[in-house]
Amino acid sequence: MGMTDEEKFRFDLNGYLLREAILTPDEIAEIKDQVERMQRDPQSLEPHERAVPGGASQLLIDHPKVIEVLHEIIGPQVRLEGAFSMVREQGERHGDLHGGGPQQIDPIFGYRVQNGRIHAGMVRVAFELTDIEEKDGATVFIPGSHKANFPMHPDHMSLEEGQRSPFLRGYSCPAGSALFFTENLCHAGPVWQRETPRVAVFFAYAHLATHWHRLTLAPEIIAGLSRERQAYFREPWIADFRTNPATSNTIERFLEKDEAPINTEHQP
Ligand SMILES: O=C(O)CCC(=O)C(=O)O
Ligand SMILES: [Fe+2]
Repeated sequence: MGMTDEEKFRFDLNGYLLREAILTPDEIAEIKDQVERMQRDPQSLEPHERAVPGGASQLLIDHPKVIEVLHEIIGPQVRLEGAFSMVREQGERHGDLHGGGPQQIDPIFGYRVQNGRIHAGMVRVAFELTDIEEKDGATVFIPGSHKANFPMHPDHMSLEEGQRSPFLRGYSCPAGSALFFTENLCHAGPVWQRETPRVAVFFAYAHLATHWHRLTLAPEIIAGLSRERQAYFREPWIADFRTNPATSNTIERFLEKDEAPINTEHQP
């Protein structure tokens, strides 16, 4: 159980890590069906299933093979702070290379290692729901750029065929794999090359004390989650000093107190 030393070494060295085939064929099929219907025929889904991480996709929130990695690279208390799904058709892309170099998105969301522990600010997890070949054009990275000391050099920023950095790396994996990367790593979603779409779910996790994305999920999505999964949307705070000793904002407390998750109802 847990992340192996080799995985820690690899994540620190590269800024990303692939865990292959962590989902069962049934889980893949159900979540893929949900994501495709969200796009094609949302009315065929219940309101609480019309966005991730609701419906079938909710099992991804606290998948043990994901949580055990997040506890090593973020910390023992994490929140889920953003989610989106993708059906990327041939010719579509997310955009150019971004991130990397000393200019981290903000120091509190930066990447560092202290006393033998990784502290990654914000971590994306991409759940691939189709088989991926490197040439298909899934997410690409400049390994190591999350801790580069010089700004990303323009010679290494092209996604054009023949002009790509020799350091640029993609990945191949079976459907049901999870890809972890620190948002400080230089990465891109290049043009998708395959005839059949890339179907994937992307989550952003962060330390319990921080929040980068304002939560925009519809209240019914969160209301439709199990209590254990709503806990990943609890309020972002660490300690309540009205008690002695201070009360910790743990998942156990959230469940015990029957507390409401963060309120998205009245956000303008
Ligand atoms: O579309 C992709 O493959 C990458 C998406 C991306 O840049 C991100 O999620 O931060
Ligand atoms: Fe990105």
